[in-house]
Amino acid sequence: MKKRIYSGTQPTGIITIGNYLGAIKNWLLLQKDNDCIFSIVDLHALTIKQNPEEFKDKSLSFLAQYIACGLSPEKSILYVQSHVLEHTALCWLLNCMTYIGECNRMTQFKDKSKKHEDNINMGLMDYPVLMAADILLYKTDLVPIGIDQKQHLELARNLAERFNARYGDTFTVPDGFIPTVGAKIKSLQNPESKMSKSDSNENASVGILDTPDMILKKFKRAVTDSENKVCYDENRPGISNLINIYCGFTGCSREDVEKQFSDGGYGKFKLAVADAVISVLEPIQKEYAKIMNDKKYLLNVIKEGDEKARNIASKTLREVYDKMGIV
Ligand code: AQP
Repeated sequence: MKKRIYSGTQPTGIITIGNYLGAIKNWLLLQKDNDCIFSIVDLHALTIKQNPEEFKDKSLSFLAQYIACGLSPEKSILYVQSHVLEHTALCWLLNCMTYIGECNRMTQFKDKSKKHEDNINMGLMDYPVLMAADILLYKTDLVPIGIDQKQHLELARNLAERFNARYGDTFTVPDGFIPTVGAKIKSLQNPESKMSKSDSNENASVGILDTPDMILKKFKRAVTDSENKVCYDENRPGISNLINIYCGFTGCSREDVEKQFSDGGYGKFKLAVADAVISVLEPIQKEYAKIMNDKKYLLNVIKEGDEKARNIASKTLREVYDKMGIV
């Protein structure tokens, strides 16, 4: 039976190979046989200060990146979160049954509060409740995500169960879909922390639109250790991260990689990782350039996606209002 799939990315920077391996690669897999909805979650991005001039072009660029990666507007619903007002309405209702303690113990809230000390806003703390609203509005069965979002998904599950217990069966309790390889790709400059689109160090992340030269340079500079032996070991996060990236882009197992590169040292392996990434990204970049030239097509995809999403979301919200006694 087809499952309802829901996921999204924040339109900040450029989609990274972390987002690609942790989320989008699985979206492509699930898109084949399921009923999928993929969103550009622009309201989430506003929890961090954005430059309006740059921000206004981001949603179209992200849509083009989605389509270039292989997401199809014919098979899946692709839309922009802020265009479907039901998200913020359900978020408010869920806020009224979420405890403050549930939000302020979230790892992402703590990390982002440290990173943006001058802007610890309510939205940043409320991020997981809005994410719960995104997922629950579409009665989602499965949410393909990287491991960093596992804690947020847990809250969405708790809120669905809490609402159903209080008001009667309404929401589907969603499951996470987390990849075995690539669930948490680390920063190339600090392999203790995750790779992020919004990292201010441009050598820390690889964007799917980076040129082959940039990709090569970033992998050559990737922080490793002094052992110079290509071997997966959680106590050596730099080389282990590169092995995960190589496996994610080639489909090889860790054991294959260790055998294949047993005598080459880090230099040779870094070149091989860059090659593997470039060969997957090159066709995506060509497609992206083509699609970005056709703004009319992109606007039309958004218009149709918004309508389809709104159709589903408005039905759920009406049901929720009804159950809560809102006339
Ligand atoms: N490093 C990562 N490894 C694996 N998966 C990752 N994801 C994010 N980073 C990694 C997964 O990508 C999806 C989209 O993420 P998002 O844009 O909603 O927000 P995020 O998790 O906060 O990602 P970033 O790249 O770190 O964005 P910024 O810098 O804007 O905060 C999610 O499924 C996420 O798990």
